[in-house]
Amino acid sequence: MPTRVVWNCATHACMYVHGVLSVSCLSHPTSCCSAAEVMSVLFFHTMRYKADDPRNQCNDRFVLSKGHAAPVLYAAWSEAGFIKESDLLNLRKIDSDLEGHPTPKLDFVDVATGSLGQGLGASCGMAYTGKNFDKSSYRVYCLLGDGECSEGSVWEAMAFASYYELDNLVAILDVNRLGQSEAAPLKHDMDTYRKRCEAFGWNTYVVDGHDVEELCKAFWQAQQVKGKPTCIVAKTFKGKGLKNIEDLDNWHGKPIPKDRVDDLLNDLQAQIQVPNKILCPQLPNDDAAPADLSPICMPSPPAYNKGDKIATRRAYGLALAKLGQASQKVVALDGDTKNSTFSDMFKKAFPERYIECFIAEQNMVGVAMGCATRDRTVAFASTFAAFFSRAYDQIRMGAISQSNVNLVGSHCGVSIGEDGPSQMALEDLAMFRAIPTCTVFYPSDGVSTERAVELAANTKGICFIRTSRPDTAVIYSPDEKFEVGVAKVVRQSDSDQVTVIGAGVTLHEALAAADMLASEGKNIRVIDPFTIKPLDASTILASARATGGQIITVEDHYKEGGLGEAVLSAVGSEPGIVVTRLAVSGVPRSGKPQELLDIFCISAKHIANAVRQTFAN
Ligand SMILES: Cc1ncc(C[n+]2csc(CCOP(=O)(O)OP(=O)(O)O)c2C)c(N)n1
Ligand SMILES: *[C@@H]1O[C@H](CO)[C@@H](O)[C@H](O)[C@H]1NC(C)=O
Repeated sequence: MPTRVVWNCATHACMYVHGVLSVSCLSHPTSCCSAAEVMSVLFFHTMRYKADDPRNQCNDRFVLSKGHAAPVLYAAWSEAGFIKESDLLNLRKIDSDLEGHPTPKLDFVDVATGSLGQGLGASCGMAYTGKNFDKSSYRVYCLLGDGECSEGSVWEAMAFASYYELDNLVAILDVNRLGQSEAAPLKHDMDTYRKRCEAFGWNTYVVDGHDVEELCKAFWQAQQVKGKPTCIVAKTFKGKGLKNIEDLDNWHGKPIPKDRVDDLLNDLQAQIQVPNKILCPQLPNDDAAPADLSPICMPSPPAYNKGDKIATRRAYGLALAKLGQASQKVVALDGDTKNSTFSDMFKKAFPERYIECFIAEQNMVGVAMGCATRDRTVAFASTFAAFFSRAYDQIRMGAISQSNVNLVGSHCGVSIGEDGPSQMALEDLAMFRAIPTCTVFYPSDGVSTERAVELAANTKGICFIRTSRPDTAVIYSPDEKFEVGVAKVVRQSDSDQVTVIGAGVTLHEALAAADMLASEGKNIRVIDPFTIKPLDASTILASARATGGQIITVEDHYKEGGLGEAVLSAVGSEPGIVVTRLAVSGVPRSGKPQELLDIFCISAKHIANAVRQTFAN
């Protein structure tokens, strides 16, 4: 239990934190002040970590879900000795890593925050990893705002944490009543917060968030609870301790006026009980091994013969189960689509390394990113490619978070057939291409799918693998080598007059078109790009030059942002090249896959017609 000394230290720290904020006074001072005592108690009483090694694998984790309160986090790490106090004055400057919202450029940040509602999902991934994979005693703390709790993703995470009995996870709700433009819906209705948290299966304490003693006690009690995550619902006041600002509207995200800083600072300093006390956090248990960073290689070559028929989604499941043999670090997640994406093959092989995330894709992506922090796991999360669109904000933040998570989307395009347009991903290439750190794999057969999985496991940044539903022929031999950004020329002759670029099902349509045309004496070159980002511009250009500058792209995706536009931008500055794009236009419908490929003009017949057109010109 806490001792008097600890309380004094913590009180000192919180007042120190207040002081720093008021000096720097940029950013969101009132959002920081409501959380100052919570931060002090966490950082200098409750949490165990090595202050000089913030990313140590054994440390307790802290996620500032209300990322706009970044200064209070920076102040805490300054008090812990990791940031120089003078550096705090560089907050939000162009040459400082102390940005407006926290990012992993800072060693003490695991996931970027600032888009509200995302911290708890990532925290769930970290806690799940600590409990089930690392089997370590580190604990995970996540601070949320009350306004932030209107985000559905918070409640997806709440449901996940209790289902998986994450008793190493503590969420702190900083209920300071106010949001940005007005009060949060529940204001200070602490009982409703308590009921909601309890209903979601959390052990819940309502505390006075400015009472250090109460906070120490609640965090201590949380450590004793088994089988449930704990939520500490802290009643606080926005701008606490700032005279004529505390608990008032219209102070969100506003600096303190210069002429008021000195006064406020004096007030705060007068409250420091133990001046100049050096605070030392407790050290963690050394019970998690350093991450194994060695490359992960498939234990054997792909076991396919040319001509075998297999859907790339099924090849994904087989490949992932195989990769799981190669490394304990490989884990899989899915959102109740495992028997469609075939991640269930991994589950069957390694049930203890599979996380069912149920139908909550935002949370699944957040959990996967949490699992992948500090290189604890190599995470593959799968669902229908269409449903990643609802996690796009998490994916976007994943780039800022420097996440290495792998996302695998099945059921792309109209070729899924009868299920209809709600299930068809037709925007996913555009979406993932726009993510700065993302590698986009679009394998076209079993062999290339297996290599895509292996490469993704070893590629930094976010990886997206697009898989398809229909069975298609294996076109590569098992010893074919694949690299990120290297395309394959899969059909060529000395007299090719057009370069056709397809991927997934449309590569097979292109090959069928090549056969039809060959019987008319017309030869075409066919390219499989393998990765859409980066795109192998040099192979495409060389091929285009060899075929009279004529390129036809064909894709099971909308025109906007897809394969065709990727090719166009790769050859855009080259003279004499003409790109004809075949892509899905308009909202599709149910039907047989082949009928849909035909109706949307991306089948072999249409490719052949487009080629004949270029011959005619
Ligand atoms: C997804 C998202 N929507 C909107 C914002 C803009 N925004 C930043 S802070 C804030 C209010 C947050 O209120 P609360 O969670 O109660 O935090 P606090 O009062 O502690 O600042 C808003 C709307 C955001 N950062 N992220
Ligand atoms: C998935 O599994 C469930 C339960 O066994 C089954 O009812 C369902 O049809 C399966 N779905 C697919 C797409 O195979």
